[in-house]
Amino acid sequence: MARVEFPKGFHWGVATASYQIEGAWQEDGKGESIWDRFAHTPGKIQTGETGDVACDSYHRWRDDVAHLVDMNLTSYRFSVAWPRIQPDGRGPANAKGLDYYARLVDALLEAGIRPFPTLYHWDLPQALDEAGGWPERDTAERFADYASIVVRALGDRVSDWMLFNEPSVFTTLGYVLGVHAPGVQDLDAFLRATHTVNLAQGAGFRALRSIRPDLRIGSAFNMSACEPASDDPADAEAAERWHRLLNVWFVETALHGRYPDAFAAGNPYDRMGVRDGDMELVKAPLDFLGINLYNRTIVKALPDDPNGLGAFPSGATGGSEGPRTDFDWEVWPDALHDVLVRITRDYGRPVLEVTENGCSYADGPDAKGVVNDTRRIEFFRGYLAAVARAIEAGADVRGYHAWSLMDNFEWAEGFSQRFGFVHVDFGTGQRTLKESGRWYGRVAGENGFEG
Ligand code: IFM
Repeated sequence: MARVEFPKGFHWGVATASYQIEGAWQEDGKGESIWDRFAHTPGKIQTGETGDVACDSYHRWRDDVAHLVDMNLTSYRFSVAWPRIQPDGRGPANAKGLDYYARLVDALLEAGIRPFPTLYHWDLPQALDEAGGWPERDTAERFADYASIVVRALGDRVSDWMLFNEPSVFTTLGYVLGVHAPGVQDLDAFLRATHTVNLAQGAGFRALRSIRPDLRIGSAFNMSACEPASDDPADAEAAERWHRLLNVWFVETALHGRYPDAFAAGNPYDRMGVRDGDMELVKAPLDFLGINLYNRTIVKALPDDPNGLGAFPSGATGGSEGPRTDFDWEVWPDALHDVLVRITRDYGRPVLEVTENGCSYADGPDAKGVVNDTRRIEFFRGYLAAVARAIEAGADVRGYHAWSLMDNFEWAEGFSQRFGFVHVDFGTGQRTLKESGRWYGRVAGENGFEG
């Protein structure tokens, strides 16, 4: 067994998101978000549940920090809920909302843990949705204002920020497939939303830089290794287009000020609402790229696909060779290696952080209260070894954040999918560190493991 080692100073972390863990959906002046509205709408969440209470981290954040300390972690990725800061998405800051994050940040710093916040992990203020939401161009400016408020309040203590979480997921699921908030099914709304988010990424970046030039600013992009279904060159071409839309539609814009050629018939700039001068505005020379990766995507060219994108918009399929998690996602560690290496190659060896990677398994406490989730340990062994191989191959990966610190509200699946190192009893809020959490804590403490 060879030892799997990581570079000195590598950040060991976990990730969470506001709506998925905080609860307190109406407390201390917080406004309604699109996820509050969506989850309260009958039929939208498969289990009928909501994030009204979730893990109750708004009140139990000290327990969360204690678990990070127990696991020897050095980085905590969490997100700021926009409607806690601006209840209607515009106007002055709600001091109580800012105080919550200030308390959390101070406790993390005290514990020697890097606070690593994301400014937007999907909980848009409902009032902004009613004003047009992400398909409406003005939302980019609203985002930059909100981001400025947060960074003015916390930028003296927080040095590393992410603007967005998974722009291609929330625009696709929210505006074409309609299975996430705000539940729209409209290709044009999706196209415009992607462009507004790119404008927001540029505007947010400039706003933060001008407030504090010393900050490190990135975004967390969902990526998947896009593989052709066969040797047919048409499948290879479709897989490449899929990579451009899924993986780098928000990266190529930020780093190079252009959209990648994703659509066979040409990118639909008019339908996206692109105006003269916009390609300057979408630029955001990010200091690091966050990569969230869960699986790979097998792409087959469809004969009459008007987009030339394989199976868009219903989604290409996942792989079917590896074992499957309880979410029915294939376990395929090479996907993470391949994406890290490809992004390293295509973008001139940028600084990378794995900002999410994880698996859902339903294991709960046994009679003695022990959660023996061995499949999760095997999952992380495989993916962490893949990260180490990517680093050996030249990728500049500075940190790894497992999704997630604890079981939480998995969006349209409610509480049915458990991704955490900490088991949460959603009736009582009780937290129990799983065996995988103990294992990950040892890996973090020793900066590696026996492979
Ligand atoms: O729970 C989500 C998270 O909010 C974004 N990335 C994927 C996770 C698992 O589905």
